[in-house]
Amino acid sequence: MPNDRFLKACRKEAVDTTPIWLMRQAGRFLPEYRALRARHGFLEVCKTPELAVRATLQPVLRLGVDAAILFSDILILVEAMGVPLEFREHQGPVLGGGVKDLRDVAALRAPDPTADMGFTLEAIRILRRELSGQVPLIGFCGLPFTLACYVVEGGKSKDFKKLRALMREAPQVYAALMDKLTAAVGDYAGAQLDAGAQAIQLFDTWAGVLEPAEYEASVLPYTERVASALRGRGAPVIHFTQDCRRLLPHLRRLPVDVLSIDWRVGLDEAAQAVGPGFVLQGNLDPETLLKSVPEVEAAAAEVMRRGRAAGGHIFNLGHGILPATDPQTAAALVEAVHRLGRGS
Ligand code: 1CP
Repeated sequence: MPNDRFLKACRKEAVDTTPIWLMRQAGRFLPEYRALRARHGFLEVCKTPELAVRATLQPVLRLGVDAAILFSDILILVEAMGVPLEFREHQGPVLGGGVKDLRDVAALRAPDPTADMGFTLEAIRILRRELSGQVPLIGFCGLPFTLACYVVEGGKSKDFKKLRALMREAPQVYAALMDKLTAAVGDYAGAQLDAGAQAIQLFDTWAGVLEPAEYEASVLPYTERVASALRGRGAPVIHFTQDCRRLLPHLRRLPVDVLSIDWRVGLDEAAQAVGPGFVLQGNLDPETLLKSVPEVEAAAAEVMRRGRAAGGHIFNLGHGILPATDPQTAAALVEAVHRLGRGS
């Protein structure tokens, strides 16, 4: 029987139990992923459809989650715009250049998803065949603000000083960059839906560093443009940002179906802040998965209790799964959520 409880929950339809998937479920906590990475570079896995398919399916086979998420990275799009990209062990992404003026923005290409990211679209098509309805496939993109963080800083950052300075001191450069990223994200996410992705998660991981008023003025309008274009296509749209608590009064205005909540705010508090209609996703602290199974089960039950205040609940972590997680504990979490969700 096809498992569509994730898509049903996105649409607020009745489900037999609480659906669950885990952010970064394909990754270093799985020995089979580490084995794949011992033989292939990270970008090579992203860009070789057969390898990306294998990495996507690994957690589905092992954990019994209710959705697959495409194996790729938000920065693939930025590379397709002409920014040199490298992933260094223990350092994360390193991007060339560092956009600082209108010339740099003008030099960014408007990518053609089919020509420049065809490997991702091909991986989606293969995945839909291989999954054959077993579980739905989630596509994803970074949102313009989070992509701008990397493009301007040239890599990871703690405080995004350069980008925040650009926002304040060169608003026309910031706006030109965000416009260009917004168009590229919309095209790329749309192409993922055309290829067969059944839902889209939009990652604005770093938006939580902003003051709510800054978010409202300088990020929300761009996210709205991306989300409303995608929503018009009928597939569920999920929005994630880390440290979302202070932004919730603005996030409630987004034309999305699901808000993915980080672990620093209770789902009941989040539900109150966004209003009763929203389906919430989340939000177990990823550190909890390093504890014993009984402790994980108790924490999951508490997340689910709080989640009842929302318009619907999709269980997930509050951010990506940690590499030190024992896969058996992750599988026990999936089993516990399904068991606990049946009674509610
Ligand atoms: O194998 C490795 O060593 C690479 C580690 C890795 C993995 C497994 C990176 C590098 N990206 C990924 C895959 C990935 N990235 C997925 C796959 C699907 C899944 O299983 O969930 C997804 C959805 C992402 C999205 C992503 N990449 C985000 C947004 C989500 C989040 O975690 O907040 C961000 C910010 C990135 C950038 C990135 N890519 C990789 C790293 C280490 C980072 C973060 C760098 C930083 O701290 O700024």
